[in-house]
Amino acid sequence: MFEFLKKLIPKSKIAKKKARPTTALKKPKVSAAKPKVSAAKPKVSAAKPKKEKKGFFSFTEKIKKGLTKTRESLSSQLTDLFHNKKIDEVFFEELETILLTADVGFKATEMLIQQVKMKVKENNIKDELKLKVILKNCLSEILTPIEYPLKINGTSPFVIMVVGVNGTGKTTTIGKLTKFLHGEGKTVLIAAGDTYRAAATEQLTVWGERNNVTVISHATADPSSVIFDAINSAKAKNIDVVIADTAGRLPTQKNLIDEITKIKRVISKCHAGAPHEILLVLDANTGQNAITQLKAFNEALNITGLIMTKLDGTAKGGVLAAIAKEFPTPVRFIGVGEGIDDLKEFKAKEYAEGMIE
Ligand SMILES: Nc1nc2c(ncn2[C@@H]2O[C@H](COP(=O)(O)OP(=O)(O)O)[C@@H](O)[C@H]2O)c(=O)[nH]1
Ligand SMILES: [Mg+2]
Repeated sequence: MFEFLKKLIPKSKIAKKKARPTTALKKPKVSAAKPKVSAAKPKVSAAKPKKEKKGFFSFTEKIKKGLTKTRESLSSQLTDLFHNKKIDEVFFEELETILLTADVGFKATEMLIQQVKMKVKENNIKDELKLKVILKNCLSEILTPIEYPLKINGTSPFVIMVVGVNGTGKTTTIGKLTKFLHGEGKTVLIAAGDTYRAAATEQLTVWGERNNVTVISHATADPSSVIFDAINSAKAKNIDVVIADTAGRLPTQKNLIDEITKIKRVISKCHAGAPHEILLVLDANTGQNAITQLKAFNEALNITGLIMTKLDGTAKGGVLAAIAKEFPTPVRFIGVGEGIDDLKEFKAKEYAEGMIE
């Protein structure tokens, strides 16, 4: 496996990725937001290859570990399938069911089956291992268009708004993201924009302490004014990135959705071009419902990037393939645990490798 992985990373890949046009995604809203993000400062991108190379094996292993449940579930089902069947129509029907249970979604499953069928016929494939490789490569191809790492451009401060349903992992992700950005050489300030629960601010303060960064909070203020203050404080202190936490809300709670669009408006008034990134945090356990959440939040806020959390706790890792086909949106990171280092940049090939043995 390592030999295979070594081939994946090298500089050529990174160079190729930089060159990828920003128009690859089909959804107009999302692509419209992209130029801002892709206008990355050479300083950041230049620092990356070195870093990736150094921590490469642990990075890949971590993703594999995070996707263990999905991989084991798929693997045992695929093995059963091969033991009982020759590769015919019935086989493909069962393969379809297996992919759907991993939450790959109808569109992506249909596409995968079509491609695998074609390649099996072309190459007269009869054995399990070869078919798994084909499946893995097809999956990787489906996922590649949504592989867009977060780029912090030269704007200072670069403002990131973190939104999503209650309990998806927003606050935890902010803690991990702060650590990640420190690793990129960025200074960070956190705004405790979830003013509904005192516990939310306490939780964020703990993450602030772990990362040794300031958390701006006000006991009674409304979220817009907390974030407003945080941005002004970051300007005064020359901080690179402000990450704003927000209270969890369902897309169906109209008043709360109105409130978050107001927060976005206030942010844009106090700092031109901000928020530069609106990250939607999705819980992988919600499966296909993640797409419903994505569509609704996108309509209200124009989501610029996704973070899929809790992949370590579910066998539904296929949900990113469903997103790639049904509502392609840049996936910035994946959450593979509760620890500070359990946030990884999304890489299509490694993800596919983590899903299928
Ligand atoms: N296993 C696992 N748990 C996570 C992950 N991300 C967040 N959590 C847990 O999910 C729960 C809710 O997280 P929290 O950040 O409070 O969610 P919020 O309501 O969206 O801010 C907490 O117990 C977190 O530790 C992840 O990637 N993996
Ligand atoms: Mg929270």
